[in-house]
Amino acid sequence: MHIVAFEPLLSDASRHFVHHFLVYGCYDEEGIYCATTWAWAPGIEIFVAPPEAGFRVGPSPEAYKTILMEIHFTNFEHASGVLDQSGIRVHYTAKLREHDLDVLQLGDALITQHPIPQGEGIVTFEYNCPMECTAKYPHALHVVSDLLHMHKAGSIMYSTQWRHGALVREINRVEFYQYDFQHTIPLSFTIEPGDRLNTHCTYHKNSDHAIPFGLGSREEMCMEYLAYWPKLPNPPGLAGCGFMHDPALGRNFTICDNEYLQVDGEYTYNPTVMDPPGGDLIRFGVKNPGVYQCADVVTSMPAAEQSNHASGLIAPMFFVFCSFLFAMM
Ligand SMILES: [Cu+2]
Repeated sequence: MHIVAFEPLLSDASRHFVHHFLVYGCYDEEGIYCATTWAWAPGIEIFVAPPEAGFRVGPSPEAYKTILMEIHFTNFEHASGVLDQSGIRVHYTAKLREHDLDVLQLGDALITQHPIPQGEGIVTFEYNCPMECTAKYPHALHVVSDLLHMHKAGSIMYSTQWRHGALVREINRVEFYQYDFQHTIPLSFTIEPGDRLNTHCTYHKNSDHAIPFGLGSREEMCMEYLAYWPKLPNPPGLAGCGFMHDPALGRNFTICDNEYLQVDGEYTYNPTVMDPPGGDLIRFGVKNPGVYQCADVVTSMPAAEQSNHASGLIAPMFFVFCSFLFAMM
């Protein structure tokens, strides 16, 4: 069958505490090998798939076997005795549609960005999904929707599509980002193999303290979720296509197809600043361990897996640990 809509159902009594939902499609019954299919955050309404596509669920290998949902809560006031009954309604059809949908995550999908430095003014981070990644796609991607996601320090966010070094389009832009008013926009355009996709996030700095990246509302994120069809045969999954800082190796990498990207035998760094800057650009390179949930898992990997990791392969378990860790926080 095909899932054709995800509908958020927020409990009025507790919606104030609901930070976001993450809905994963998993390729096993235990909910271990999963990829993001939908995200809800304040402001987002029902997601309805276009009539030609849906998220495939069922016994075939490319279909999800299990749907996993996480709800993250914020409770700054340390309120007690609150019972949350929020959830989602999943709409599906047994009449198969022509295409399978999937979601491509761009930006800092694994939340490993260095903190926003303490200070005045704004700062911009830019990540790219380079042509070397999309060149591996066996077909074009037809994009149907996009969500830009940051937290409360977020100010401006936009994304662009490039082909042969020239701007094709601005994919999405939020000029006055409001955490409480996020929205998924319907889109209709094509990503060709060899295109480059850039995601930009601009934040207000805090004069009292640095702002780490993480799951909390007072931490930050820079993530973009593009829903597209037809589904790639080797979907990039949770890692998406973009940036990861690996503290075990002390370096920033480009991730695509669940691996660190190599060009001419050399690992590529990300971000590479290519678009005209939208603010003060941060240059990377300062190693600052201790704030990365996923990275902690990398550090604690057995030596054998680390060498596997260093050769460019990220064990699927890595992502599993990340998602479990997220679920517990
Ligand atoms: Cu978030």
